Amino acid sequence: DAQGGSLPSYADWKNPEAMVIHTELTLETVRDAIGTSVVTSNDVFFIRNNLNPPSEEVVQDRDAWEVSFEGVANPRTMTLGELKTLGLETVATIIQCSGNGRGLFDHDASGAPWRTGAAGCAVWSGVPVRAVAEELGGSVDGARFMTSTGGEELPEEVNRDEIVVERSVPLEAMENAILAFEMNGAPVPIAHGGPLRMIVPGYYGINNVKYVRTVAFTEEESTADIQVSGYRVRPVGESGAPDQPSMWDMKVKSWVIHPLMETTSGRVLIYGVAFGGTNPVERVEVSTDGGETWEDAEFTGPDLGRFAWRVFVLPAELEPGDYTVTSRATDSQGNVQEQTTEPNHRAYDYAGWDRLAVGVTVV
Ligand code: MSS
Repeated sequence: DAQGGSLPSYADWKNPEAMVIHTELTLETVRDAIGTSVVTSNDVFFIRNNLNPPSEEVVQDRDAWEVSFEGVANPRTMTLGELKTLGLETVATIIQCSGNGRGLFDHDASGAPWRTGAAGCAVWSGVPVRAVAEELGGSVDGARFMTSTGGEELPEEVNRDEIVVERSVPLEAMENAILAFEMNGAPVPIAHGGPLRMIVPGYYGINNVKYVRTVAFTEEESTADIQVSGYRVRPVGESGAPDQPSMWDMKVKSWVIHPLMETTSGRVLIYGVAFGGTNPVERVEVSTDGGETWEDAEFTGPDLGRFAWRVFVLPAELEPGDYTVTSRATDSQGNVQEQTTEPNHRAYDYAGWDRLAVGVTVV
């Protein structure tokens, strides 16, 4: 049965064995359920929604879904059907929640106590945003951000900025961004933003706005709380503010998915996943003694591009005993995965190899 509760109806097609249900809107993938074939299958892919997802109605006629484009020479609304005539691009990218690893920090921060499982790697197909911008005459002069708005119905009595899921990313992110209608070969499920989702490769989950209704090229960042004060990295106890770093491009990170807990002595394959955010991951080292000594692992499986994760593997000969197994990734720019992650108020992205380690008993 599902660990910690039952699957919410909008996600009742998930594999219950593979999901840790924190709440109706936060479902984590069990550490080793991401598998070793690079792509995380839809039935085990984690879910994080800030608001309740829209009803099934939105996928009755997917091609009729409308998106407004603003901040271009010729602003207008287009249907998904029309958008599909403008271009087609496929990208493999990781969606990782900003709060992935929150449960590894010592301090109590609000939000789901994710460990490693608020991340997955999927192949997305859709319409390149730059093709749409070009069709509409290009973004207006002075535009510095691409701002995407989610299509959830908002209660009227609340101030829109307080709850709307609207995120701005630097304009250059548009180069790789797509409006995705397919996820791993299937129409994007509602749980993951169908019928249409903004995909900003290499950027934290929150920037990948689901049920996208508006895409605007703007001079300023959105005035939504989620942009202004939410998803800002700051010391514990401080309030969020626009001058603090926003959860945009992801840091270099890796973690082991096998072995976990216990295994038999002899030849043991140690494997896991590694990525570099917007940079390709270049190297992964593995330690079985909690970081005293390291050995280079090999990558296995296809390289699906710089935004996808890579599976690494290291064969080791292990005698019976207790081991602390962990991994450390390096990206193409020489950024090395940190040993530990400094506490930050909302407990965003724990990427330290110290606490991502697993204690393994070899018998
Ligand atoms: N979108 C919308 N519209 N809404 C919401 O809520 N969320 C976020 C994204 N998008 C939302 C959206 C988040 S936050 C995340 S992570 C992501 O999404 C997830 O995804 P999936 O598909 O996995 O569920 Mo954190 O940073």
